[in-house]
Amino acid sequence: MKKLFIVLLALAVSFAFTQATDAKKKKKKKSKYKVMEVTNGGSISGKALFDGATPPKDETKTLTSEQSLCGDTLPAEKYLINANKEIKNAVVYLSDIKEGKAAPKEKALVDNVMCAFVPHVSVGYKGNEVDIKNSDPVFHNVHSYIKGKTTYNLGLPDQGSMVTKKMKRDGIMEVKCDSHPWMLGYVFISQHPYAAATNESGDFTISDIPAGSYEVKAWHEGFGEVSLGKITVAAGQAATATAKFK
Ligand SMILES: [Cu+2]
Repeated sequence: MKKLFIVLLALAVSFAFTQATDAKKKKKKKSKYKVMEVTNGGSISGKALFDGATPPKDETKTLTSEQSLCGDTLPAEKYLINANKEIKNAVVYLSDIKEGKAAPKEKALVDNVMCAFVPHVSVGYKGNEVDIKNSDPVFHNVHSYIKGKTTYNLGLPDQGSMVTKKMKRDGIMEVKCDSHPWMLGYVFISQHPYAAATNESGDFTISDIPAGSYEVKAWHEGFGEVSLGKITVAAGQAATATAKFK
């Protein structure tokens, strides 16, 4: 009886151990993006559109300080949708690309201009630097988060103050100001260069994509995330896709 117990115990321990190592292996599986040379790549371009009857109106933020510099109210810039229902500041990206070109080396920028973050939404690349700057003659405290966890918390006391930081993690970085509760901006930090923010006409272009089939997604601060489906890119060819939000 005792022997049987020991055998069973040994089995249970070995089972638990295998489970634990399996879990570790699974965790490790989140594959890193691999840089390779892309020749004769294809592109995906298109628009972000509001796919409903009446697009939401942008919100208005009421200032609780700095009115003499920045006025009583500011546009939230959350819903920048023109008469053709074209949406600005959506970020379209390839969600499952494993290898491709290197990310451009340009720094990202988060500037404080007239009590708002400029640009309101931008795309940055993991591993690159971001300049966080104050163009206002008032104190701003830039506090950023990815998934609710602080990435930077910086006091920028003077006009012209600037701090340069590395973007170590990918994800949607929310940028707030601890001094001015109405201030909000975003840097979409991508692990790879295949991500683009839409312009005033809702346009985006993602280029130099190695031929293949890719899952394309789009994120917007007000609408959340949508899938554009699997898009096939042929070598040297231009594919199109539409991000529909509602
Ligand atoms: Cu501020």
